[in-house]
Amino acid sequence: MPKVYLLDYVAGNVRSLVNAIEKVGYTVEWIREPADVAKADKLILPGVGHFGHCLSQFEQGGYVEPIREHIKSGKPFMGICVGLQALFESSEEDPNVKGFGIIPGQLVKFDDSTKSVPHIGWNSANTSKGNEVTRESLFGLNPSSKYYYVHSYAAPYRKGYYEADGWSVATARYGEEEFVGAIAKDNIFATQFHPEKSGIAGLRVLKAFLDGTRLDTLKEQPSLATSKEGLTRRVIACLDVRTNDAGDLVVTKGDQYDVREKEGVDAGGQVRNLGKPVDMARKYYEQGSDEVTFLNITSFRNCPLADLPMLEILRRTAETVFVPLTIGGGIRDSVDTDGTKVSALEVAKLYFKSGADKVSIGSDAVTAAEEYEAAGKKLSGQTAIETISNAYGRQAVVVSVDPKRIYVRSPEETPHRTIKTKFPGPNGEEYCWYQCTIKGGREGRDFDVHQLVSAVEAMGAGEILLNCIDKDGSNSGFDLELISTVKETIKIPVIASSGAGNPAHFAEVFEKTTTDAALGAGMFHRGEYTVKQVKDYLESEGLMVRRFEE
Ligand code: 1PR
Repeated sequence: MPKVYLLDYVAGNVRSLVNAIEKVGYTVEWIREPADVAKADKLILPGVGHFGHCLSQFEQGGYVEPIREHIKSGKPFMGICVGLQALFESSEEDPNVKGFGIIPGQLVKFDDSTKSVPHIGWNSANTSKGNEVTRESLFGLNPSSKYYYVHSYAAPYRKGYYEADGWSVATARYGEEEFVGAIAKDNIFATQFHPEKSGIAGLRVLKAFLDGTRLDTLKEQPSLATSKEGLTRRVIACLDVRTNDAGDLVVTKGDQYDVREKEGVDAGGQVRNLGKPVDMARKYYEQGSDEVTFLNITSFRNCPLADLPMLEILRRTAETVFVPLTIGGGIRDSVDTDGTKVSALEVAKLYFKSGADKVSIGSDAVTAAEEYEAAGKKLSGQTAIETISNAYGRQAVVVSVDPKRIYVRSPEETPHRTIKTKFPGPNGEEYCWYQCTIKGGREGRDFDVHQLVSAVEAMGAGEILLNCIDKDGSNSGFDLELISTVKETIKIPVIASSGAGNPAHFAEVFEKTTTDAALGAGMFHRGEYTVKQVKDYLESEGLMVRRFEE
């Protein structure tokens, strides 16, 4: 099989990129030292995390000159995400660090006054300009396809600016901001999105680069109507995973977090078994799920860390599922079976190396947030959120919140921030606050959801997975009041979770709140609806979704 060279400096999830490259018929050779760069015919520069950190690593590793030489020699070069950003002169993210300066201009942070930042989700890379419909595909890009982006800084698009210098540009729009989604000139091609995480559409782009197919004729006529908007409505399938009583890892699902059967043949307290994690993840990918989340809900530690069964599940899932994968459960400082201390950062690293794009932190985030408040909102630099976010970037850290309603008669009854609810409590109470819980809802804390989300945003979390114990498994729709109040508090994206029972519940949460994504579990696992049915319904309601491409 033909080869492509990949720079082995990256901390992030390169396994998915390797899987994607192999999927389109190439093998990967690693560049482990600067001298290896000269051996490369085709070179890919993946990049994750912080611009300054990434560029300093190239600099310290002695890669800058060899990469420049490669590009100058006219051999094919592709940059991905921070690999694209590295080609520019500089970035607001770290003005003291210089980029390669091959593309003119500076990357700037998205304006977060009207939208969530980071920009996470599926957006365009549109080569059509204005009303002019292009029939040509640049490196397999299709104006009607959607690609997976995750970043806070971008190169603003100015009509004609890059083109005057000979660049071809594909753009995306986030709110009012139009930015560079992909850019190409001669032997250089770079994407701000992750092709390895963009399903079939992304694999097509990787293949076109590797095959050297710069320009092709579009097979389908692109629709301009769908290509000009911003992010699609993100629909996520979530798999709660744990060992059952026979010792097998199964997908399970609780009602208000209770996962044991209460009726039927398995009644008598067996863990509800809804299927095999890898097979189910693949099924949801094929139904068009925009991401797949695994939550290891018992996050057991009775085997050596490196053998954790979840690592194997991730590795196998990442071979066939080319959308972002999140893993949660047990991301915290821990002690291995042989007594060795393992930091949360090392635990996360194992998951990233096995194919995870994001880790999700539950109980540990609550404890860390409580300590942050108690210390007068001072960052310690030592928490799981901070260490992982500093090393892998904010976008790689999700905080999973498990709140439950505590009803009160009036806001004066509690120091916590209350809301007036349309759904009064058991004794007619018209107010409630949302209490944070840990250990899968088993322990309630004297800490509310606002305190938690504000603290973890300050600590470097990139996204909130907002569950709701009262709604979990209820099929009665999302807790819109909870979602709205959390969205008012923070700028980072929120994934609404708990309570989805049918496609209309997804439409409702997107129409009545500003949630950035919505997640379902039980309704998919029980086979009541497919992800595709949810997306078809959203589309019929005029909400833009990513269509699954064959
Ligand atoms: O505390 O960092 O080890 O993480 C543990 C993780 O496991 C947390 O993310 C926590 O939410 C999750 N978890 C722990 N116990 C349970 C349980 O169910 N007994 N599951 C649990 C949480 C909630 C959602 C669920 C939605 C949608 N599950 O993931 O998928 O509520 O369900 P629905 O659509 O069927 O209503 P740590």
